[in-house]
Amino acid sequence: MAALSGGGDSPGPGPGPARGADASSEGGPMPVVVGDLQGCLPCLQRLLERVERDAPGAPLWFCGDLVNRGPASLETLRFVRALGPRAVTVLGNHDLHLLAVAWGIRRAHRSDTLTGILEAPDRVELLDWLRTQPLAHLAHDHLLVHAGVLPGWDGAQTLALAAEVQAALGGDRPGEFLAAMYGNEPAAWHDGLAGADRLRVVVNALTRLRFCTPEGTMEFATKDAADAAPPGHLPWFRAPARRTTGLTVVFGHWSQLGLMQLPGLLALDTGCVWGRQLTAVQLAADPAQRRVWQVGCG
Ligand SMILES: [Mn+2]
Repeated sequence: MAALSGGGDSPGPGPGPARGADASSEGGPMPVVVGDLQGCLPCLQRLLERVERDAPGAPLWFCGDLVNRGPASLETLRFVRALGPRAVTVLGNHDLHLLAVAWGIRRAHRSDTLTGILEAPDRVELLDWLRTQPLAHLAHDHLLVHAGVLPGWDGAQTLALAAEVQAALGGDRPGEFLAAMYGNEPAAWHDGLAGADRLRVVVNALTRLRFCTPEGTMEFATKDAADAAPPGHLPWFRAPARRTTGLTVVFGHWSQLGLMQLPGLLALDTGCVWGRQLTAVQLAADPAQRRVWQVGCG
């Protein structure tokens, strides 16, 4: 368990498969994906004790929203960063909110638990690490995002667009990007979008999306269950012409869905921060072979 104790510089046990390599053909364990943490480090540690016992050394994927609302945002951020190359994290809306507050773009909310990070002696290292993380990751035919993908995007386009955001946020002027990031418009993607509008659509789809029209126009007011779509809308993953149906899309963000396991979909936000559960699932080429771990967080 030493590699999971956090705080050290250890990159984790063993050399492991190269990032993005097909570990299943190399005999390495498939990744274990963990749902939205939101600063719930004690839950994560209890969960990983069980994961490590059953699937030792498996790569760890985190579906974003590492921080905020929960009690240990600073410690959670340090812990995941200390996992080094063993872990892949995609950014969620709360992670972006932290960065926007840190760069003076947004005010903290009353319910935020980010002060510890903002006042930490290692604040610069933590925030620079966070802002260089991807917004999408694809390996083993599984596409990891925080919230969703638009129906017109395939896996390759999703990765390419996420990389545009990562370059802007991770570059020399993150404040410029963050200042232009917020807003609900434009609500739909088209290939001619450029500049801030283009990146805003990408960020909103990958980190905030729940409902859209069949054609992919996004709606952000509704946060209810999947069967409560506003008129003319449906959950993004039900869009009839969705081009990521050949992949398994793994995502969090939508705690009302709970653990949703379908052949091409895996939803993992089980409301840890709301006193429900934290969930981990080991991916498998055959969905029936997935392994699931859950801990209660009440
Ligand atoms: Mn979220």
